[in-house]
Amino acid sequence: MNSRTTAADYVEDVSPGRGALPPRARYASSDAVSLSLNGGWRLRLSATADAEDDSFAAPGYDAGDWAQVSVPGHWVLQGDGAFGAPAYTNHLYPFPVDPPYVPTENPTGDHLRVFDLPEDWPAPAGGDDAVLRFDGVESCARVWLNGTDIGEFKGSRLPHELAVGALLKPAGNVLAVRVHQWSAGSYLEDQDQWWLPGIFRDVTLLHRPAGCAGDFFVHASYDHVTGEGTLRVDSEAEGRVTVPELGIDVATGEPVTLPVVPWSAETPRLYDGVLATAGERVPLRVGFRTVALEDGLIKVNGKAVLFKGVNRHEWHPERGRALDADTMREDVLLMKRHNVNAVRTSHYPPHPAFLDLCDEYGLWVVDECDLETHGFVEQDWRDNPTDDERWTPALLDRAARMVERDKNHPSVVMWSLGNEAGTGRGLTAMADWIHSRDPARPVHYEGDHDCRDTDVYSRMYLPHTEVERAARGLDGGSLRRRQLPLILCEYAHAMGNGPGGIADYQALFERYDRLQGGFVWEWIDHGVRHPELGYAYGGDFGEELHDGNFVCDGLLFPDRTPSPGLTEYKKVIEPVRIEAGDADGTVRLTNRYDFADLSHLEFEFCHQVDGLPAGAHRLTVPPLAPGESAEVKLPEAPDGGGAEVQWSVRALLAEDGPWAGRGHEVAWAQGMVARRAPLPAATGVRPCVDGDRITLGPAVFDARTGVVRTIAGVGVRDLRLDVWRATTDNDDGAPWQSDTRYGLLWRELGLHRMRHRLVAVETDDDALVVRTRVAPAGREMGLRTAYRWTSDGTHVRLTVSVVPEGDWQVPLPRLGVRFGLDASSTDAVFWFGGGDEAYPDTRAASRDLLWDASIEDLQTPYVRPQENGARADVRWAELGGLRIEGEPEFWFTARPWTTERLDAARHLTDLVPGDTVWVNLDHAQHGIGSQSCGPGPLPQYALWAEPAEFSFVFSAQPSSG
Ligand code: IPT
Repeated sequence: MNSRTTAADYVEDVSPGRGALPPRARYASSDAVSLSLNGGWRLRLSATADAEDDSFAAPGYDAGDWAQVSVPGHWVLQGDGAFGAPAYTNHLYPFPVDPPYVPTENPTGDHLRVFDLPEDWPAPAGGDDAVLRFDGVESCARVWLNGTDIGEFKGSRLPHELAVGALLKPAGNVLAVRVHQWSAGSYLEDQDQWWLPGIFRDVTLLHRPAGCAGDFFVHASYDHVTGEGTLRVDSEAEGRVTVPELGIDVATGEPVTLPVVPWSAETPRLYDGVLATAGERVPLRVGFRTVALEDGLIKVNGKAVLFKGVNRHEWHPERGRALDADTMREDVLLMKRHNVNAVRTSHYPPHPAFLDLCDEYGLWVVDECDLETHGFVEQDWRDNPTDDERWTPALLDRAARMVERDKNHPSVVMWSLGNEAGTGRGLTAMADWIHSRDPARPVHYEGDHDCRDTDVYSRMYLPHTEVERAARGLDGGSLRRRQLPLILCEYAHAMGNGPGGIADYQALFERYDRLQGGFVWEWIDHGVRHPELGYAYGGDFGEELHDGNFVCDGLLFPDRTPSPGLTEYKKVIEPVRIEAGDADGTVRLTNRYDFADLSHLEFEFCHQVDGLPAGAHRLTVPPLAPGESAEVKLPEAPDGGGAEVQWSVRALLAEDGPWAGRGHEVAWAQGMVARRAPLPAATGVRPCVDGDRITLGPAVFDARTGVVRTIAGVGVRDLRLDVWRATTDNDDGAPWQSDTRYGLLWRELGLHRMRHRLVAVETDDDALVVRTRVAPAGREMGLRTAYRWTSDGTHVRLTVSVVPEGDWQVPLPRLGVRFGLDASSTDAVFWFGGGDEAYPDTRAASRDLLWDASIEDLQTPYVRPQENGARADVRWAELGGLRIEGEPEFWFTARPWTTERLDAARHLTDLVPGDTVWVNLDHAQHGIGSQSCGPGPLPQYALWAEPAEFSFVFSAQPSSG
């Protein structure tokens, strides 16, 4: 019997490949020439790996009728659907798990590009004098130059270089690259993201002159005791290392120690230098810093650091993982402007330019290898490649390609073996190799809960209580693990509305030494721009297996607009804490940087009277060192005379800096000086029954139902108790979360279809009282609800009392009233209260001021529509001709569609404004939590069904007369 062998056997070969040069440091030479081969390439797509022979690679082949694609790029995101479609799965392999085999249907893109050498390209001097570099190809490539087969490789987000010097011609070089979507390598690349084949990073031809630097390793450490740095550059080719600013001029391999300013993420001091070998000059950017595990903590330059991090996948809504330089810079600037100080490059080494930016602007980087085998969890990790020696060479190849490429970046402070790849000998081999190659950086991997191979105890999505137990050393585990710090490499799942509870995590991180912070999951929603759907997510391309909008779980929307989650995170991790001082009229300021003092900041102070800032002053704050606090006296507060008085302090950049201009706000706080006076009782006017109407001051009611029809001449539709919200991703929870997924329990109970039974409409001397019972079909429990209306002639006051009846086993989504206003006269809202979206456990960044917004602007565009847009602590709001004051403060929401419409929508494009603006005035909201992949809201943020009473005072909106 013959076994089937084909020209494409390498596709299913577990080895890393054939023909690639050993990995080396990434650098740009200042004098060796290079040629970018990015741009338009010819593409021919076939359905299987071997449908076409390799004749296309031969010079003279006429590809005139082939399609055209851009490189870098993914073919499935080009050609308007003509080249297949993206597919999204979280951890399931989109093909049978039968390692190392992949489906016969294996989209294969033959790429062709003809190029001439530039005029200044040096004359050929032998086989090694030019290399072709591929920075990223998904998932397997075979390469020919001028008809000669020069190799094949796997490892999608890793660089591969092939020697081509002997093959180059001055003109008409034919570069042919066959790219297979699926390969044995796909088993190692089961990250939670879109499957996107293609040559998605740069392709470059590099001249390698005789005596070029080759590979080199910059060792630049810092001794925080002496204040001295030590530089030693080990180089494959001998040469000299100069750093003019420091007067350094030493031979490679020779250490030099001298006083320096160290590098940190807060103070990213880089020194420009040059490595000069016989054949080339290489610019160096040297940052002196030492990372060490000491006293059970990760210390940089002698100080334990607190990671305020994010997990960053590379994403662009049109280009996928083919990121341009501007997008990378935008990511870094957005991170810096939002107080983020660390990035985990989940779950593969990023485009190398991203790390240059991290060095320059200052971010701690956990550089993660391109490795995930999560799908094997479905079979209890049987046959997991990370525990199968046949795959170990591929794993080691991946580790080496990451470490060698990125080792000279001061920003990289930890190596990560990969993500969700189980445990096994292959991972141990990777860790051993990394430890020996670079003993100066700790190794991270979350799956190793005993910390056999790792230098940090890392977990994901731990609930607050478990984080605190670990912090107090009560979590057990191996002796080694107990001696290591805990970081949360993923927490606060930012899917849809949320994440909730990050302030509570941060409080723990700050309280306990063992906790060194964490990395929010994740930076950006991977929504794909789509002509009909706005942003597409899993399933929108007809995938047979998919995980829906689990791919949209970032702090940024797909277009990089910050979501409220990022604003919240920025506030929670702000580097200066400002709070009321112990003595009256003082504030306490604490420097929460790890390295920087506060001299780069200026402080602005004002009092706010009923939300209106009254004159800003400069506040003098001592130049506190990290960890230090000071109490500062505030100017005398004005007498509010019944108005509410608050103080506000803002910490602003004192000068233009590299990532933000002068005046950029890094921290702020507000505090109460005097509360507002209670609202007037609004009584004295008698309800008056007049046919089918009851009038009470400015309000008119339906006499039969007791439902309000107009207030101050403004039509009010359907005002009634409301407990439902369009469930959030965090309400619904993840499929594997078995307990308390309230979104599902609420729906099962019928909270989205409550019935309102009228019990009584009563009038007495000064009130109209409407009694109802609000309950879902099929259940005994309900909410006995009384609406009590009174008036002083100008205002009408509604007091709602709610008494739960029956056995309520679940909290309520919300508790308040909702009503409709005519959309044609309701386009803008003015209010005093919190400005940004907030919920009970996402309200740290809610700032009390006077605000105005259009109804459209009040909607938060979560890619999958869901409850959004509530404003917290609203004292009053004006819209559509009405002024509404609350006692106590309320949560305000207004939207141009019903909650039911919002609940049913799958994409934003399903939502079309109607003729009514629906307003929710809530006494309370249930917390948000992080249960889309983590714990639900903490108990203190649950809205349990309990007796409640709250009031709103309605009157005519002043500006509308
Ligand atoms: C964790 C993964 O590491 C990450 O890639 C992402 O999938 C995240 O979850 C959810 O968005 S794995 C966790 C579900 C056990």
